[in-house]
Amino acid sequence: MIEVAGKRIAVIGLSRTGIATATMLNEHGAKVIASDVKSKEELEKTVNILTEKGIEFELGGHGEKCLACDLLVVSPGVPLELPFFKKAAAKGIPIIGEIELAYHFTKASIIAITGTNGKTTTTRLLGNIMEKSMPGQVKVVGNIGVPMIQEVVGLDSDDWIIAEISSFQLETIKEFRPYISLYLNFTPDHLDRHKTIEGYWEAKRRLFMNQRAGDYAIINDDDPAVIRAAEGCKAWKYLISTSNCIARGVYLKDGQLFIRDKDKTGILKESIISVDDIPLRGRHNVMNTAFAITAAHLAGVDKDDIRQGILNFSAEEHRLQEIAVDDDGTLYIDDSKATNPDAAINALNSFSQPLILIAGGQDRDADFSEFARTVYEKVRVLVLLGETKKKLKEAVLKKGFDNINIHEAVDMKEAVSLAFNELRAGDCLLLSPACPSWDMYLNYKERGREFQREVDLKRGG
Ligand code: UMA
Repeated sequence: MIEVAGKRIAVIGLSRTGIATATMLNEHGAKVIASDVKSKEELEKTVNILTEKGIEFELGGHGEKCLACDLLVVSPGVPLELPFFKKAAAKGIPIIGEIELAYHFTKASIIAITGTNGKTTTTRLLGNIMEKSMPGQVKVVGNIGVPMIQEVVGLDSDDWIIAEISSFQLETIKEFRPYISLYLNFTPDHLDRHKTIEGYWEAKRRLFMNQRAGDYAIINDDDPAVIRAAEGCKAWKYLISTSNCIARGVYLKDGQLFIRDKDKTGILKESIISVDDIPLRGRHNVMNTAFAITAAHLAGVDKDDIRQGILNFSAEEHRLQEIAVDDDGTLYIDDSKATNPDAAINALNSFSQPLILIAGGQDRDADFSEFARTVYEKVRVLVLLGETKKKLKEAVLKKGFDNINIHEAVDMKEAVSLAFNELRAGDCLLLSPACPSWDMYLNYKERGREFQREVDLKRGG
């Protein structure tokens, strides 16, 4: 455990992770200095939260106040190459991420899931299987949107943390050691942050670096970059394959996912589920399901509970629902349930690829300024629909969004059509309206269904 009481600890980046970290450290008796590059005006809500808790802050940049501390805790989105961190390192101040800090504050067993794609689905699916079989003993956290630090304190040794872990988070671990690690797949991504493919690959393989004999590593046997990353890993390896029968792990054969393992009683080889019964679309989800099966098995969930947990898993309809993925990685997401700006901001923050956003709906005098800022930061092309069309256009233009990237549509058919004209390989087409649907529809479900129909038609379905 890292001793924090009485220590001066700077928390860098004040969004979800930073606020949760500063709060936890403050509650544990640290002298916290919370810092962000954004100004006091931009962080009005955060400033109110921190002031209420009596937490000191340094805004508009990270400077001298933060350098006069015993430890720096960094949010995942803050790049480590900032000159500020060089100065901190020169002064000998340790720099860790929130995941590392959380690790030192929990007794629970950690299952950590990384990979370029499918992390969130696998994390949610495994969460669904384990929550049903061990009610009240499982927390689903991490890159999925819930800072780990927020949930770990107070858990017992028979509790489980299922954590989606990004490469950004792995960069700042030191001793973080999952009991079970899952490495789903590797393709180039986040090159703006990691600079080279090798840099991204190096960050990801840190998942295994503290694992020991007695821990487990679940590895994609169809992905050479993952196999290479796991070389030298001291944990017991379990393999996942949709092309080979493997000795220990889960593989696909004759349309079924089989588990194979060895225990005191001999060799276990059983079919867990038929691919046709998996309630998720696409071959990538067969792989994700195989990973979740293996992790649940290693966590002690029996075969029937694993199967049930898969069968009753649903990507919640119209809530960040993945409706299709093209071979080139283009994603189609229905988030019609985002009927207010906050929900839509959450949706925008859930994707790292370029976004084509369809937004707008009933006018309820919502404040769109925060939403407009997020649109400016994350969206490439905006297609507007419904009563709030004009208001949303004004709000995003005010934040500097380029008029040339805004289209207005009269109905969903035209909105989807305009969006498709702009769509490039690897983009994400997202419906996340930030407004209620009642100006044009009976409810958000109807709106979502029409979006899905139009996308299917355009994709030639
Ligand atoms: N900031 C600074 N200094 C800087 C740069 C940024 O102070 O030099 C500030 C920003 O002004 C902002 C804050 O840092 O106020 C943002 O921090 P953050 O980006 O870490 O945001 P959080 O809300 O804490 O979200 C992070 C993850 N974000 C990133 O990794 C970019 C969320 O993953 C994660 O859900 C959340 O912690 C909880 O664990 C999002 C993500 O896009 C979904 N992840 C990437 C992905 O999935 O591809 C890796």
